[in-house]
Amino acid sequence: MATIDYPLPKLEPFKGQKKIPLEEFFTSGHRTCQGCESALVMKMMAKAAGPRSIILGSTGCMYVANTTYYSTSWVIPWMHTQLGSSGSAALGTAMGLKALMRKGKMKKEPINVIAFCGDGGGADMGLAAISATLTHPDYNLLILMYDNESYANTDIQLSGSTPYGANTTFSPPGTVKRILHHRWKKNMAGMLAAGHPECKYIATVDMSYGLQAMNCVRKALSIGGPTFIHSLDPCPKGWDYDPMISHELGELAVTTGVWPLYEIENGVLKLYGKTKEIAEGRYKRLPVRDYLLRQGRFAHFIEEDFDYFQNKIDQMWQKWLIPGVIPFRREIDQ
Ligand SMILES: Cc1ncc(C[n+]2csc(CCOP(=O)(O)OP(=O)(O)O)c2C)c(N)n1
Ligand code: SF4
Ligand SMILES: [Mg+2]
Repeated sequence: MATIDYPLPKLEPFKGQKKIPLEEFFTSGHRTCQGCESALVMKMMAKAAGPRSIILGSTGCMYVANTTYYSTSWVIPWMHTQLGSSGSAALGTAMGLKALMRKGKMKKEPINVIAFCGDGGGADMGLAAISATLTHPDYNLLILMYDNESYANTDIQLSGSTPYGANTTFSPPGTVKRILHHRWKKNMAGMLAAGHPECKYIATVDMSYGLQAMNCVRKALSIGGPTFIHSLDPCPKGWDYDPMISHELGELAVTTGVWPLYEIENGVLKLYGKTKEIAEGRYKRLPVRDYLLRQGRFAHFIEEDFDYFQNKIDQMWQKWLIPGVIPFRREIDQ
């Protein structure tokens, strides 16, 4: 039977913002855009994990802008890995540590292994390796996918995570065709949760709700086995808005119901934060146009586009087997 025979990190949740340590492990020296929420994800993720961590990062903004020509903002061990390789890099590193500890070549101690990837590197190119890694229960690691909803680093090409209708360099609105991108965003966390029953922890996060997001990282690293977190990150450059409103956009993604926040822990689904309030009828979802209208990438939308988007989000809440998580319906409920 598979086992984890080395000590697991014991990272209790931070009980309130005042309990978050001041120490930083992702500091100055990066060159991300002003208002970049993905950079905030790196900072909070590293803070939540603490100093005994190894970070592996696939190609993308969080590689390129954080390690530009002899400068870096990482003050914990960090390694670049190929665009589609976050899963393999995480698994290989966790296996290496386990082997070294078993052979007595290093002290048995809890070391966090975190691999991050963008949506292009994770939801598109690296999906197979992430999937394979989540089937290995005997290695402790976290894969965090920071989703800025495009291949941002190479100038905002659309990915499988780009929302319907968005203006990207691959889908510019024109006079003949207003909407070039007709596909709906991939449901990455739900897909991984449904397909990997042995994976003990999968969550969605949003850094506008930073404390909760950091506690998700801490739980993912402590539970034992491979885990996955999907974060939605407003990107001023790709989404085309004033960097000042990054935080507000992150909140709107949740309060409009576009981005449900949930954890699946040992097979049990728990909605949290505003998403839970929406599901329990204690908070009324805001119209999606409140979110879309603040972003230049949807500036070409007309009434029928807003209606289409709203209908899809309404369906997600009203028709999905598990609203916001599992999209299919049961025949018996039709
Ligand atoms: C196999 C491969 N194909 C293409 C590239 C070029 N490339 C580098 S970063 C990048 C975009 C990655 O997008 P994403 O994973 O979403 O990260 P982001 O840039 O948005 O942070 C691409 C296409 C590459 N490095 N490797
Ligand atoms: S393009 Fe977007 S993700 Fe990349 S550094 Fe700028 S704000 Fe961050
Ligand atoms: Mg991206």
